[in-house]
Amino acid sequence: MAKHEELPVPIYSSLEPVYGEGSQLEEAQLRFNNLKAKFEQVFGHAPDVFARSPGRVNLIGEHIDYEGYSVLPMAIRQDTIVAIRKRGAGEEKVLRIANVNEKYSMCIYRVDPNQEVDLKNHKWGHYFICGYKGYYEYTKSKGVNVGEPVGLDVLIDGTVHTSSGLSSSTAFVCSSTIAIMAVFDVNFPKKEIAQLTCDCERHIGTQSGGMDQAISVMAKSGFAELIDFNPIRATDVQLPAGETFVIANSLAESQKAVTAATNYNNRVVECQLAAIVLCIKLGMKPQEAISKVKTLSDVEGLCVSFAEGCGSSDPVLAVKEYLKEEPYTAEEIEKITEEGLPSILGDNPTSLDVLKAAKHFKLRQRAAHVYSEARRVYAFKDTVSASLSEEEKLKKLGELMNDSHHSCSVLYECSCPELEELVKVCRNNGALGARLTGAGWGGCAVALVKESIVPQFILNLKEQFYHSRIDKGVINKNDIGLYVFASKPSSGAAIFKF
Ligand code: NG1
Ligand code: MG
Repeated sequence: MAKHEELPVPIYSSLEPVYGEGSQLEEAQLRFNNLKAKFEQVFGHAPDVFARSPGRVNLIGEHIDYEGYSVLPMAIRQDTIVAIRKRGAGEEKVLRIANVNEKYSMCIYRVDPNQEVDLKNHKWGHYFICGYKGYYEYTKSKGVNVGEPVGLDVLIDGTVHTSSGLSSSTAFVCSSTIAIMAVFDVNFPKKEIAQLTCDCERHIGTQSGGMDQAISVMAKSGFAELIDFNPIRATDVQLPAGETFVIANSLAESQKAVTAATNYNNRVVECQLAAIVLCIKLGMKPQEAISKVKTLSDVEGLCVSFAEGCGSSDPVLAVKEYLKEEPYTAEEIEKITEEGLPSILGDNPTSLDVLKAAKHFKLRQRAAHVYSEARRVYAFKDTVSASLSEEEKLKKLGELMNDSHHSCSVLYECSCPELEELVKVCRNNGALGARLTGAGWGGCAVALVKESIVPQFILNLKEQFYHSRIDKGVINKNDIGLYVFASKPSSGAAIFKF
């Protein structure tokens, strides 16, 4: 039986395989009917094909995928659906991207696979262009002849909350890329699509890792996935029975594409500099470190003297031994690397934006988080399959989640007051563990809760966290179910041809 990730994206002629049965299936049926009707209303033709890809919640392993370390997300039921058709020969050659949500007005783009994404003028439709560029870049690299680019009519329906750390951006990029493949009758093994969508989402300007795309494309209903990188692959993780993960939105928005230079991309740069400095401290020549070392996982691979160096193979100790507590100035780092930061980081223009904005670099704290978080992922996976009682398993998983949150908050500084408050409320109301999920700086928290207390737990969150926000008009009382909900491991990307 071919490995799960070797298979192409499945093509279904009905919704059941993805949306199951009962109310979820009815809701999906409504969405697809609505999407088809809206498509005909906006474009005057029926769509040729549909594609969908889900959002995800990351259970543990935060800000380590771009450092090459494994992470442990699961797909959620919220997704982005794309309806698409090729425009006819007689029609104007253009890309028209519309959205069922009136908030997003139609975006028009040229039929040009080489067009740049205008980073200085962010528009919601740019995520589609990331997928569009990815499709052409990848098919070209594979030598697949896709013929002359033609005009496309596209309608988007996304239910993953934006800027909430649930990967709405990735659900949009993956569903778009797969819809474009489907409309041109092209398909690839899922692991290849996961890699190409990871690469092409970076056109939006964030130097993201591959976690979101891997889980969105390769998720299997009923399982979380241990995602490994280089090469990208997914291993099913059966979560213990009797528990569920509740996702709660802090209502603080984290516009990653907008704040990348001081938040997300800043951390990517700090990790790269920490890795280079560590290798030099461990005896590597500066020029060799600069040319070979990109991520903190490279350090473990390249510096075998790790073990001899500090008497243990645990990089967390090496970090304590060789990186000082105080933040590093650019000058201090350049003294160690004997090279200017712009030339070290120059191959990535968004890194130069980081250098302009950064006052100093917290190398020790960021590296300590990444190495300890990488180990917590494996501890989480081992605990899930350990021969422990349910009680002991859930307790241990909860502790790992709490430690992860503490490390994200204190060492990586990617939390925010609203997330700190929300995590506390979760823990005070019976969550075995609770932590920020996704990039942070806003967005959602995820809490491990015993199945039996979930309804009461959600009620208490409404009382103790959301009510004050409703009183202030931040959210509408009727929408509360959108912001706090229990989630089961859901299925991944799919194509629908009716
Ligand atoms: P969000 O911002 O939650 O979609 C981002 C990155 C991930 C990972 C997490 C932090 C993108 C597309 N995704 O996820 O690769 O680094 O932050 O673990 O930027
Ligand atoms: Mg995202």
